[in-house]
Amino acid sequence: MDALAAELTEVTGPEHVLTDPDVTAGYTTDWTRRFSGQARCVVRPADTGEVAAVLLACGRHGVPVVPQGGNTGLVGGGVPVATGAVVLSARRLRRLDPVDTLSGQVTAGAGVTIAELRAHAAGAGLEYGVDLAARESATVGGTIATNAGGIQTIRYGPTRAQLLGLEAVLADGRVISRLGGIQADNTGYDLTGLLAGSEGTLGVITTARLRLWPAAPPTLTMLAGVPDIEAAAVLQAEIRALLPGVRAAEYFEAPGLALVRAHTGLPAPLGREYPAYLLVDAAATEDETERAVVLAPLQDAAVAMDTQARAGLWAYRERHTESISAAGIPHKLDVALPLGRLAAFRAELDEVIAKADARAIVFGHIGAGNLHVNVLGPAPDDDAVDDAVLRLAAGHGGTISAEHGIGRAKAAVLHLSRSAAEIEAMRAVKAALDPAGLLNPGVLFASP
Ligand code: FAD
Ligand code: 2HG
Ligand code: ZN
Repeated sequence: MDALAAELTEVTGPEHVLTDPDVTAGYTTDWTRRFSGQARCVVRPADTGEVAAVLLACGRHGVPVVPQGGNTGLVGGGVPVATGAVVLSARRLRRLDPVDTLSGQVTAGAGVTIAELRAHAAGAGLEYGVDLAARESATVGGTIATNAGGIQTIRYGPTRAQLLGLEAVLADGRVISRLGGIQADNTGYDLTGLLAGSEGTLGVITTARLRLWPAAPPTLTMLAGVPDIEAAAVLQAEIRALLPGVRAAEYFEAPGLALVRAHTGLPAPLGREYPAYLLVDAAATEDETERAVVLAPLQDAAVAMDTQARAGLWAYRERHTESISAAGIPHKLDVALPLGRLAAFRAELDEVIAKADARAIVFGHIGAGNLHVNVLGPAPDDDAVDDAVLRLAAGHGGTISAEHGIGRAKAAVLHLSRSAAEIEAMRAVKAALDPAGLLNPGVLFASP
C-alpha cells in the first residue's frame, strides 16, 4: 500500500479505501461506457470531517481527486481518465434530517439518492422538485454538481433552483457551510449557486438544504402522436396555455420508440405509428382534462389518469437511455435551443448525421427546448460528430449543454457557448478556489 492510501485508511478505515481493480471497476467507467480510466484508489468518507481529511491528504501528496456520486453522469465528469487520481465517492454521506414542514425544507447528505429524497419528502406531504429517470442512483451531491434538470424543470426549475444552501469542502480542506435555510439572505457572493453546476471542480459537496414544494394533486399523462418536432412544440405550447398545472412536456421520435420497444418488449402506445410523440404530464381538474382532450390533435392520443397507466406511458420516454445503451456506446449531445429554432435545427441535424454515416436518436424535454441527440455509430473516441452537432446547436442560438454539464466530453468546445471573457472569469474562480488544480482536472476546462 502506498503512503497516500495508508493515510486515507487512517481517515476512513481500511474497508473504505478500495484498491482492487475488480472492486474499483464500477467507479472508473461511466454509465455510457464511453469514458473510463484507472484510479489510484477509491475512498469513501462518511462525513464532512472525513471528506476534509481526504482532501488534505491528497493535497499533501499532490494527487488529483475525482468526486463521484451515483456515477450516472453522461459527460464523463465523474470518472478518472488518466491513471493516478483518487476517486472520492460521496455515497456514504447519507444524512437525511426530518422534513422541516414549517419552512418546507429538508437537509440531505450528498449521498442520498433522488428517489430516497423524493420518498422522504412525500412522507411529509411535500415534493422535491427534481425528478429524473436515474432517480434510484443519482445523488443529491451529483445532481447539485451538475445542476441536473430532469422531467419537471419547466415547473420547478433545475437543481440550482431547489437550493437554499449547502456545505462543501474546498480543495484545501476548508469547509464552507450554509445550512440555515434562510430564504431571504443577501450577503454577498452566492457560493451555493456557484457550486451548483461546478461539476466537482470547485469543492466536494457534502450536504444540502433543499426547498420542497406542496405535493401536486392527482395527475394526468397524455401521449400524442404528431407529424414532426414543430407540431410537438406547438402542441405543448397550446396545452400549457390551457392547463396551468403542466409539469412535464417531453418528446421522442419513431426511431427511439422502436429501440425502446425492441429492448423492453412494450406494445405500440397508440393505434398507429407517428413520426414523433409528445408526452405531457399535468396536475389537472376533470374539467381541464376534458378541455385538453378535445384539442384536435389529441384525438391521436392516449390519456392515463391512474398511477399504473401513467407509468406505462412514461416508460416509452424514460426507457430511451437504457435502450440506446443496449444498442451501442452513444455520443450524448444534450443541447437546448430557442423553441422557434427546433424545427430548423432538427432538419439540419439529419444532414449532419447522414454525412457522419451515423444514426441519431432524438428525444428530450421539449418544453425547455432541450433535445438529447444520441448518436450511434462513430467510435467512442471520434469527436467529429460531437463537434458538428454542437456547432449546429450553437449556430442556431442554442447551448451545447442544457442539463448534463460539460464534463470531459465537451471541455474542448466550451467556447461554443461561453465567451472568452466568461471562460477567463470562470478560470479565475477555479484558480482562486483550487490553485493547485487538484479537483477534477480536465473537467469543464480542457487540460492545457
Ligand atoms: P456522478 O455521475 O457521480 O457525478 C456527476 C458530476 O458531479 C461529476 O462531475 C462529479 O465529479 C460531480 N460530483 C458528484 N458528486 C459530487 C459531490 N458530492 N461534490 C462535488 N461534485 C460531485 N440528467 C439530467 O440533468 N436530467 C435528466 O433527466 C437525466 N436523466 C438521466 C437518466 C438516466 C437513465 C441516466 C443514466 C442519467 C440521467 N441524467 C440526467 C444524468 C445524471 O443522472 C445526472 O447528471 C446526475 O446529476 C448525476 O448524478 P450522480 O450522483 O450520478 O453524479
Ligand atoms: C433524459 O432526459 C436524460 O432521459 C438522459 O437526460 C438523456 O440519455 C440521454 O441522452
Ligand atoms: Zn434529460
